[in-house]
Amino acid sequence: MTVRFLEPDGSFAPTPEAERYRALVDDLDDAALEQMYRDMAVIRAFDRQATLLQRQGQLALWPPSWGQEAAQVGSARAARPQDTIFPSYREHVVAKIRGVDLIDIIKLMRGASHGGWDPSDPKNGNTRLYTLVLGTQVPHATGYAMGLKFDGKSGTGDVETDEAVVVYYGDGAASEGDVHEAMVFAASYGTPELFFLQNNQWAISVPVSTQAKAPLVERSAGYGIPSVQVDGNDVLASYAVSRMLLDEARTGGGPRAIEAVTYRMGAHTTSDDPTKYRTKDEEAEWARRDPIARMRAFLAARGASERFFADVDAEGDALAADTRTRIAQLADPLPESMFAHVYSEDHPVMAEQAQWLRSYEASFEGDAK
Ligand SMILES: Cc1ncc(C[n+]2csc(CCOP(=O)(O)OP(=O)(O)O)c2C)c(N)n1
Ligand SMILES: [Mg+2]
Repeated sequence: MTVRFLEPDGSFAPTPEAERYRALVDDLDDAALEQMYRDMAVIRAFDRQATLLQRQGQLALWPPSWGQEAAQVGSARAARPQDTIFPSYREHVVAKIRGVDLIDIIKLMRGASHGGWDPSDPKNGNTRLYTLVLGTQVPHATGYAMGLKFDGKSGTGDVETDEAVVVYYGDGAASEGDVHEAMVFAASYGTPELFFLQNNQWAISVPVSTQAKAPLVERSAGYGIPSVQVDGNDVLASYAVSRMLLDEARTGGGPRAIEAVTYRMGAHTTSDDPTKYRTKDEEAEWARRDPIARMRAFLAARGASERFFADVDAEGDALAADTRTRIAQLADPLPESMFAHVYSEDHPVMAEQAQWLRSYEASFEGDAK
């Protein structure tokens, strides 16, 4: 029942369910395939660097995306420029592909910014901010998608201009009421929206088997949303299914959902120690299905050169070095900036609190440091 094109050893062996999407994969040329590998390998180098920076005390926290690169890259490369993306907090490569400068995520996890980036700045590719309160972004996305529909920005049948929304959430978030309420509204209003669930098997220390007694793909289907399970460690499956379902949603088909079955190979965040709750055997089993090794084997068999792989490694190293350089240059945020984005317009309560803070800070003037 799962859509898969690539076996863990990199051989091309579409499952029967994959045939419907096959033409989209056949259309990918060498450059597009190599770009997907590059996306995945470079973000892993960045994740590794960010984790080390947290260990050195430079970041408050880091949520690694290690293991989920294929699910994320495939869906991000499937989205079109006019789409709006609502991430959770682990979609680093999605943000990068949309144009967000990764230093903005670093700023957020350092506490040097209250949001990270400006979602209305065109260079950020309509990427909304990370949401750390689980599931919250899902009704946001559905509300936005309802707006697209009401405004006639989707559903004309033109894939080049019709807009759609992609919302990312996890297996744990799938238990939140917000997600269910969003699905009811999405199904009722026929929103141009793709619900992209990354089932990485764990919600911190709680396994998915505790929270879901039926495959998660059946939950969204239960709301009347056509839903497809993909091998989330196969970038081709993630790409092709996302591309088709998103185009169906944008052109008036209504919402669609994907359950990408994947694995969080690292810790939940740098505050977590997975050795306390999962076995080495389980980790080894999923390491065998590593999405990057799988794509590398596929590309190598197609004739990709050692030079290409070395170039990708060099790009990862350069990004890591750039991150080290730029983190040292980040300024502390101004204390007053905490009031700036609570409301979209000036608000008397925020003005009062900012004034209180100014006078409080002023009360120290002249004190010996
Ligand atoms: C509403 C809410 N409840 C609890 C938490 C604490 N929390 C943070 S991450 C997490 C697990 C999330 O698991 P999942 O949705 O599967 O996403 P993953 O971290 O695996 O990507 C929990 C319980 C939170 N951030 N927000
Ligand atoms: Mg999870």
